[in-house]
Amino acid sequence: MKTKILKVLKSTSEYVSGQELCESLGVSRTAVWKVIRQLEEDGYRIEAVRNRGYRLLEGEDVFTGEEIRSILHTKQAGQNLVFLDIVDSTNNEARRQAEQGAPEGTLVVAVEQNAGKGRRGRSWISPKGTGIWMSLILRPEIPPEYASMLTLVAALAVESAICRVTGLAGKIKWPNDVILDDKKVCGILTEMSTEMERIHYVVIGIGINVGISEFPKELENKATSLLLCTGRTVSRAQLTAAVAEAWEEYYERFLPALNLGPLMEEYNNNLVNRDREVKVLAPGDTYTGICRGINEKGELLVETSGGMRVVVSGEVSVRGIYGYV
Ligand code: BT5
Repeated sequence: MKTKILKVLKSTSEYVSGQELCESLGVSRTAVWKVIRQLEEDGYRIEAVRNRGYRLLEGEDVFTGEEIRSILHTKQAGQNLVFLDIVDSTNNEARRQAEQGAPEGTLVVAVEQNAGKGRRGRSWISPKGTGIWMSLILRPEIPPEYASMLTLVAALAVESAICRVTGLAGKIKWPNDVILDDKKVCGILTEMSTEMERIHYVVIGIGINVGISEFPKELENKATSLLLCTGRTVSRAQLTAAVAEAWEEYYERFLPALNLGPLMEEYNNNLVNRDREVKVLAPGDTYTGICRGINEKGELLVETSGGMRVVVSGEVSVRGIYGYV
């Protein structure tokens, strides 16, 4: 009912009478009043005028499950939404939910993570209220070795959503970062559970720094946030919805092909370091070459003096010659 009332209030800049809300939802005036109180507690500013009704005033950055639901236009991604104030890691929670049978498209979002994870046991700082920490559950019927491509699809979706919401054109750092101003604004962690050569589920964890104004010293030179890049508050709910929507669009283009062919040109146009010198750090093998973009399998092509090398994601880092990117 909260989502319905919110949608009605959002659909107009006029007053909506309490009577109208009661009748259209078939509930009592007290019930409506209680929901209005809850919405105010969530951070909405609602004007209540006797004999006229309720009116939603331009609000703060309200980040709640209801707010996301009220603006989300997807068929599947995020339609089953699990919104939490605090969690260890949304990826861990998504895995728990997936083990319990949560359907494809389930989205777990948290205001704060106290054990956010990066790849290979690294940690991801996820302070309260300043980012989007979210994980999407998928159950694709594709061979497990194709799952790493989903990270690239997600990076493209995030980059596109950031552009739609803020107007900023980011870049993708293969395979799992989105970059603004040469610094990391988003990291992606894909995990999966397989059984008998088939995927049981995949969890795509996405962390976007939205309102972080200051990073710890060791991250200062390589991390940034939308607040630092735009100088303004970006709505986390709007961006969450935009990421889910963009994800769905790109995923629908990826699935029939089962490779990145349909997305390759766009991906390569947005790839940081394309046609520039990069250093590939693989275990026991470090070399430099010119980055030539991805192939259909999502592998990175690096042209070295000894010929073209194909970099497969996993234990590999690719760096520009200067700085983080
Ligand atoms: C990643 O790992 O970039 C994947 C990050 C995925 C985070 C999301 S949040 C929602 C979901 N739930 C989780 O628990 N995780 C996912 P990696 O490429 O390994 O980068 C990790 C490194 O980035 C760290 O070692 C730090 O150097 C740096 N780092 C940590 N927190 C950061 C932040 N908030 N912004 C930018 N860089 C950060």
